[in-house]
Amino acid sequence: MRLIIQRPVRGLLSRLKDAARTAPCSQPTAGCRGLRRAALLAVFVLGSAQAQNLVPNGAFDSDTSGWQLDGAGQLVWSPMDANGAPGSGAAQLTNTSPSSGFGTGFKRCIPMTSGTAWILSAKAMVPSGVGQSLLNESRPAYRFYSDTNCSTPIGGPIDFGPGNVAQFDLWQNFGPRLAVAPPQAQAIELRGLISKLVASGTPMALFDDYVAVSDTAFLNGFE
Ligand SMILES: [Ca+2]
Repeated sequence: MRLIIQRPVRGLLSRLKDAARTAPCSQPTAGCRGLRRAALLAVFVLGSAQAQNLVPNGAFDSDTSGWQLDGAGQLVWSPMDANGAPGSGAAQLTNTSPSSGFGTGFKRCIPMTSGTAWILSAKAMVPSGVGQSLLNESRPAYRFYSDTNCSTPIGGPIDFGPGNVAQFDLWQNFGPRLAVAPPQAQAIELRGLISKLVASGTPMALFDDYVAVSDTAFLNGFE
């Protein structure tokens, strides 16, 4: 079980190393420097023995327990794992809204018991098939709350990264995303979203490998 939990963290570490090397800082803006610094720091943090994925059942090894449907649709477990692992699967979300303009998601609330800065990542995939269109928007997102059971949101959902799933049948990485909690935050909610923008069809997407790593070093030592 321990190895299964750690596998997505290792994947995030690899992507962070790539981000640190390739961050486009040809123009030395503050945002660019911050991105590179965050990536380098995340490599340090994740490379330490303290790195731990704080998302329960973020790899969907056997079910979607702990995650809740939010909107018109279905949330079921799928054996189509993001890494092709035979011992794991993914969350399969379907948006059954009768017309366009409606979002359906699934979510998990995680009380903040340690740290105030989070590095988030996840994967999503849209399978090709009848009724599927990449004009619909599928992506992971997060939101902070001022209570521990995620009933009072602070602002709207924020995407893990730019864009949506852009190609059929290909697992797409979202993040790493550095999310700094507002002072009043007591919980973070992780989400998978499908926004139905095409009137016909029933959009479906798969989500897997939700990782959240928290470490107080982000704020106390470097920001
Ligand atoms: Ca999985």
